[in-house]
Amino acid sequence: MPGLDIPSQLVEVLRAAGRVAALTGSGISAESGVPTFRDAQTGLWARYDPQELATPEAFARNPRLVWEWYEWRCDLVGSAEPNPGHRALVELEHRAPHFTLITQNVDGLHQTAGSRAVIELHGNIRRTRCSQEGIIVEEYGDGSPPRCPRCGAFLRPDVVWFGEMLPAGTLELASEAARGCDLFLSIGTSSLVYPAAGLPYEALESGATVVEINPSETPLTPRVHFALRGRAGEVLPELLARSSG
Ligand code: BV8
Repeated sequence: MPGLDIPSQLVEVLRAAGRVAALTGSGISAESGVPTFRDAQTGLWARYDPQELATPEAFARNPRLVWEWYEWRCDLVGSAEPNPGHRALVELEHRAPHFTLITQNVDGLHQTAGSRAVIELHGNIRRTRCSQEGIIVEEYGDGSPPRCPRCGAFLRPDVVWFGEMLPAGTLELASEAARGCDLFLSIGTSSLVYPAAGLPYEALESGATVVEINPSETPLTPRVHFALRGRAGEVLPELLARSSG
């Protein structure tokens, strides 16, 4: 896309990078029509704060409300298609000698786009698990929330809520990729939620070139080598195009 300001120095860094890591947030799915985590919730959900609903306490207090919020989001995600930003990361996975995709998103759109190895730090809204046994449950009856066919406990989305630990091993894998890469891309995230938001700083500490792709500033912006002020669906394809060949 003409007019996008991609520094030639960054193009060279991408061309030369042996190990690339990318951390994505809900901003990369915004152009697929999935509201970002901090966008005002639309319609029915306008009065709820996602940070309040995405907690074990909210689920314990009002399982029906939390379950129906996730059903609403699941429907949104179910009708969403990957956008050029997701697809550019699939191409980058093919092109870079080593590429690690780390996502905070729970929408599964990276996998739908064709990304093979995706580290899902916060789980996946398309999976459902027993709230007691922790096992993934494929088939279940009605109910809001439905109950586990094995033990009768409520089922819940297989996502990480605020105050919950990340899935075992995911943060370690992500941290290893951040510390071992030459180039770290932070894409479409407000860089506010930890421990995910700590990953670009680990990359900085390890001497990687860190790039932020976001229409807005974030707490990370002052620390990055390149801040590309634009939408992922435009910037990423342009960055790939400029560094091909
Ligand atoms: C935990 C899944 C430890 C659920 C989510 C320090 C260390 C450790 C923890 C903490 C800490 N300080 C505080 C904590 C607690 C907490 C936290 O970080 N709180 C914040 C609010 C301060 N962290 C946790 O609770 C984590 N757990 O650390 O456990 C522990 C536990 C027990 C005992 C001891 C220790 C778990 C956090 C995970 C929560 N789950 N999601 C669900 O989705 O329902 S978080 C959710 O919000 C997202 O997954 C994402 O991670 C996060 C932020 O969202 P973003 O993706 O960044 O999206 P956002 O809307 O914020 O921003 C969108 C961005 O995109 C914007 O910047 C916008 O400008 C940009 N954008 C818009 N359009 C575009 C675009 N960019 C590009 N292109 C576009 N077109």
